[in-house]
Amino acid sequence: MADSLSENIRNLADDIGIDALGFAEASEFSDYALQSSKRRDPKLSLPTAKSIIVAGIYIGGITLPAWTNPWYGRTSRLYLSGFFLDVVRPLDPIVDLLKKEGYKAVVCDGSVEGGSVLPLKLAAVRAGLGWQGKHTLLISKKFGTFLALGGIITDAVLEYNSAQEPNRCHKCDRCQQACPLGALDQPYVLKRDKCLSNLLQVENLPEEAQAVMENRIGDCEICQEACPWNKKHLDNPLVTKMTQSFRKKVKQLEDFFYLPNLVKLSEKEYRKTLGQLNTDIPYHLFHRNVLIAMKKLI
Ligand code: B12
Repeated sequence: MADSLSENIRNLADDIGIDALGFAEASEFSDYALQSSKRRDPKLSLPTAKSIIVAGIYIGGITLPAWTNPWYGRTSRLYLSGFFLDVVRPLDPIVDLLKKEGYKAVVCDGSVEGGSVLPLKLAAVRAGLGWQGKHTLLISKKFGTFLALGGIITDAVLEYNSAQEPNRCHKCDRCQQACPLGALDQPYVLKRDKCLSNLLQVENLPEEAQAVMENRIGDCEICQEACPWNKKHLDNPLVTKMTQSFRKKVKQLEDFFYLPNLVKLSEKEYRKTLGQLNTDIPYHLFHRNVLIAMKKLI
């Protein structure tokens, strides 16, 4: 039973364009630092949980040429991918299959209150997709850190991953050296209040962050760009099943991030254009970041 269902899910994932997939047991994440979080234990979301399905979609190619131009606002691959709050919609066919087979399925969905039910990086490690790097991100040998993750908790028994990837960071500390605010001074532990990705989406944006943000108006990828496992993806991103649809979406946004235009952008236009990216970053914070990036130019 486990084999054919696992096989069917793998085949479906291929059809969908999911680039990495793994199954893991739905036991507690006892080493999860946020022990008060529901993410700690899948059974808090589905008491009869047996398995976790972890999916990764490659976002390495989702960049905007204008990112290196200070007159354009810079964001990130995750930001432009539409998976900022987890890979959710692409998992629908797998959820439908599980339900058709009589199983329950709870999807990890960061866009829903209380919906972020899995520590996706730890689940991905347990499911064999890679190891956790010193920048705390999941590193896949094939896809680097450029996998947007999604997960499903289910009471179906599946073919579990048996071997976890070894940690291949060894002595490398390039991400730690590269972070302009020292958010990674301690390897494997991110200081959230020093991480530009966090600071650009919270009320208080300290002077020291403004001094190093350059044209970044949403998210920061400095630690990822320093990671040697991403080099081949920075130079020559892979072409995957979803590449075409990502390219089409990004093409539409090419001129949108021209800072002088963004200064005049209304909240209504912001929601209309960037609503599809589902970042839930409030307009007033986005616009604040735009004004600071603009001030650097004049
Ligand atoms: C909260 C959050 C953030 C916060 C805080 C990040 C953090 N590291 O906690 C902020 C807003 C800063 C953030 C930023 C980003 N995020 Co984020 N984020 C999340 C979210 C919602 C929860 C992460 C979490 O559980 N944090 C709590 C901390 C305690 O857990 P942790 O990070 O795993 O830390 C572990 C290690 O420190 C470990 N540890 C401690 N000591 C040691 C020692 C060793 C040897 C080891 C191995 C481990 C270890 O213990 C902790 C776990 O208990 C997830 C979605 C999800 N549901 O999982 C997305 C998620 C992790 N984010 C993601 C991404 C891509 C980013 C950004 C890269 C976006 C960008 N800028 O481009 C940045 C990168 C910053 C970074 N270097 O982590 C992706 C990661 C994909 C991947 N391939 O890893 C996720 C999975 C979203 C998604 N659906 O794809 N994020």
